[in-house]
Amino acid sequence: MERAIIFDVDGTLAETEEGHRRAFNLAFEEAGLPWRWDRDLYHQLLAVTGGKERIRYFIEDFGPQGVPGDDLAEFIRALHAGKTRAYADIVKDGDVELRPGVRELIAAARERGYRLAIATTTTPANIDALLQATLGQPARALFEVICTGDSVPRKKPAPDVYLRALEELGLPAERCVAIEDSRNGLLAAHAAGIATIVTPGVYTIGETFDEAALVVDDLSAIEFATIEALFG
Ligand code: XBP
Ligand code: MG
Repeated sequence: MERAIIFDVDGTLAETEEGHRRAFNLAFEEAGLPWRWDRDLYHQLLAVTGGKERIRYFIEDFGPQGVPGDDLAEFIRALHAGKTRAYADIVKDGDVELRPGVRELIAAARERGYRLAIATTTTPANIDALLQATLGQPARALFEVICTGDSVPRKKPAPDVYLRALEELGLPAERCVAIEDSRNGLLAAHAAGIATIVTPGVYTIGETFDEAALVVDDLSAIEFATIEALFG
């Protein structure tokens, strides 16, 4: 039976979170809000996956100025839309590169007839901006199945996005391997029964990855045969 490799996006395909952090701050400035997320605060806020959920977490737990009294959901949605526009510009400027070994692993998997999928918390717009800027192609040209955060009821660490990827691939978990950068992502893939390789990133190094099948600095550190051995 066929095999598939399911990639996370942020922190896994590329170190994108500094770009996201800059985009959030540009959106806050554009909205006239006195909010600035520095690296330490952003590291704390990354406990919550999803940009809209992260903004809500900041509002509810850090009580910033400038929050409107009504329609908080619309306020957050509009703010996040501005952030997504800012992020696309940052990525298009070439400020974000693929992590080591990512390009090579995608090519090696395609040569061997592996199916490729994405299971991410971010949005289709962000994925396309990143892949267009780094691989010169839209996500759909390389990844047969693309499951994004807003398309499932619960974001990572819930398994929803990985279960949706298995469903759309039509494969059992043991015929897939997931690649992640964070504990939230590892928990999501593990709960879906998928063997997971973790390549910790700048914001996730030091997290606990006990459930991982393999933890490596980055994908250039492993042979394809090592990945093949992880399939059921
Ligand atoms: C990481 C996330 C995303 C990004 C920001 O996603 O949690 O929320 O931080 O992107 P991944 P959005 O599952 O790919 O690691 O603002 O579009 O959510
Ligand atoms: Mg990630």
